[in-house]
Amino acid sequence: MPSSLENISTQLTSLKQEATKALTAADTLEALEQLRVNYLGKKGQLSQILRGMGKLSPEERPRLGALANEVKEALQIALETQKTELQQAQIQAQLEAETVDVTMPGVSRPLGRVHPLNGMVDRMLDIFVGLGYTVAEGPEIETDYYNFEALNTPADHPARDMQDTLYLSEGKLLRTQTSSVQIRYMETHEPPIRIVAPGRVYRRDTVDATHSAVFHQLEILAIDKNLTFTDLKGTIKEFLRQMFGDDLPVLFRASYFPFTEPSAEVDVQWKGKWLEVMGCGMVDPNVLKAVGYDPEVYTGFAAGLGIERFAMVLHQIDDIRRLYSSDLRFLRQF
Ligand code: 2NL
Repeated sequence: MPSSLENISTQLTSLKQEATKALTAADTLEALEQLRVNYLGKKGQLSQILRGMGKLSPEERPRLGALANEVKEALQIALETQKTELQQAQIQAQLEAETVDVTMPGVSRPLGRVHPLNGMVDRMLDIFVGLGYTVAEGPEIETDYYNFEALNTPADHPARDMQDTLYLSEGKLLRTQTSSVQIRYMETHEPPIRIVAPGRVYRRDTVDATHSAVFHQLEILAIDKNLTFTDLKGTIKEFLRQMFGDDLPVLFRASYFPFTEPSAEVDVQWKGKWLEVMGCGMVDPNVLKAVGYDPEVYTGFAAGLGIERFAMVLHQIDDIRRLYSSDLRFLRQF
């Protein structure tokens, strides 16, 4: 092939056309780099064409040199332009991929909630803690002594028939009331005492809409000098006011418990109906003696209530068993 001036100019011009087209069409930075090597690299097409310049006369050479520079420059510009464009596109794609759309709805996680029984206990504890009481807890497996003896309820006492007890081996039993917690507390503390004892208790009851063999009780106990039935009434009325609302008709009706004397049952009028909601009384001197307190120095009052009963009344629940069913359709209402 003759290396004439025309020949080389034609080659340069067509290289410029072809390379410009290819560079502009490159769709990745890698492809672009490949094209740069191919056209502008040391052994690239441009260098190869220019190698033929050696055979030209010294007059022809500068004219071709100008053209060669122009082609080289044009290709370099095309290369840079395309490089910038591809880099820009890459950044744009990355930004789009990493964009967080803050208007998208969040991933919602199912929230748990407080069981209506626990909610009721929490409310009651809040009230008594507000009145200066301390929460006390104790074992569910008890001895005869803490569940009955110390509470002025000896083995032959008729009160033992009032509540059927679930007995375990070795003289142990499942506590029938949280009073045992209070006996244990008094044994280890000196008056004055203000405690509130919530907890699970057990009875040998036949289960129906209002009875469960396992249920929950809350008892309060106050021991001090000069405590009277008036203090008991004031405390209970304040508790019931906070539970049921202001201007609540409350009735203290004489009753009997082995561990209190005198004893009373408490009724409230709520939504037009009289409801029996708790029992209470002045701590029997025999109970004080059992824990080593002098009944001539100290007096006290106590009260006990069923937590399920409060939950059923306040939430209008018709069957106690719903509270233990773990049925989410029921539980989601609270
Ligand atoms: C009720 C009645 C009551 C008590 C619980 C008590 C505890 C001690 C001393 C004296 Cl350590 N009494 N507790 C007193 C009166 C009534 O509960 O109907 N509960 C569901």
